[in-house]
Amino acid sequence: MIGDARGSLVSIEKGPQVPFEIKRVYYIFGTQLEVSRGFHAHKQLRQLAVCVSGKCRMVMDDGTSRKEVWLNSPDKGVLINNLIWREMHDFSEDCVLIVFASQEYDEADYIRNYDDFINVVTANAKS
Ligand code: T46
Repeated sequence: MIGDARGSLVSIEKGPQVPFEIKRVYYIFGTQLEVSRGFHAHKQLRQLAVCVSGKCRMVMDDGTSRKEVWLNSPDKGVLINNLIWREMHDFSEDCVLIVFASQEYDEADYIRNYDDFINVVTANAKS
């Protein structure tokens, strides 16, 4: 983050923090209290997620362990690799979650069933 008397500036570009070419950007806002989102994984897609306003709790599950991160600052991002089950909970009313994605939108890349996700992760581990 770059800051001076005028305010703060965050720059996001390809490099160690974003180890992929950004092909799509989308943002989520107008979220409702106690309404969660996500509940899926991606076969290939990699993403960087940042709450540029407000906050939410990002749960990430690799099929073996779960971790959670509070996205609660515009200078804090989380990299979500492929084959990670993600859930977003506890959105604040002012949340604006911006996501930088490695691929264009493709519904075929989604795994929206948790048992299917575990089967894919298990098959990948064996191969
Ligand atoms: C993710 C989390 C963080 C599109 O048409 N284009 C898009 O680029 C996206 C992202 C979604 N959509 C459509 C697909 C659904 O009909 O918008 C609708 C809502 O998408 P979804 O239910 O997948 O939204 P979330 O908030 O559960 O998940 C989204 C992303 O889909 C997902 O990749 O990692 O945000």
